[in-house]
Amino acid sequence: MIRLFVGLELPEDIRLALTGIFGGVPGADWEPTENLHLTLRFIGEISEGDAEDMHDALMRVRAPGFALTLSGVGHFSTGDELRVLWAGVEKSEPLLQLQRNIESALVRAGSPPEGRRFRPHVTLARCAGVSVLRAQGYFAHHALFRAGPFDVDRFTLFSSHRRTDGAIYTPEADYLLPLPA
Ligand code: 3AM
Repeated sequence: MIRLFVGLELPEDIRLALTGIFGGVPGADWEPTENLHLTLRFIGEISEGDAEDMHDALMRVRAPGFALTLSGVGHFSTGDELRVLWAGVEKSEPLLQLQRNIESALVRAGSPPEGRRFRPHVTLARCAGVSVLRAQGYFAHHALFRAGPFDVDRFTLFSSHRRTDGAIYTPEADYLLPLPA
């Protein structure tokens, strides 16, 4: 079995810019720099055979490359408790189109449909037992954060190995997106 997701790798300078806004929320567990990515579609734990089918489906996705800019910060929370601190993405129709193409390719190949709305973000930190109120200063301070634009000329199939000290994400395959000339 292998745990997979589809996402965008981020260029080194963008990941460094993101680490520049790490810190300032007591109790937040900041991501290792090498883990910073944008998830397009979580696939989950599947057999090696099914993984081959997903890879074949992803190879057939056709979409153009585009430029993307990270913008602002936000959070996912449950009630008053923070779960995830993230950097946002400037509105991008090509990104949404790419995500839709990937979703339908994977569903055609047998992956159960993702029920949740796609909310593009880059996870900066995971939190447990941290009140949203404790991050208000962080949100105010980094509201104008921007990084990019950078070219998105591929998307990536990652495997995820969860360990007690965090997850290890490994790029397994890239799928090229032609950039306009
Ligand atoms: O991009 P982020 O870090 O927000 O939260 C997990 C991570 O997203 C998400 O997949 C990415 C790579 O692990 N993830 C984990 N389990 C999930 C699930 N059951 C999930 N997304 C949806 N459903």
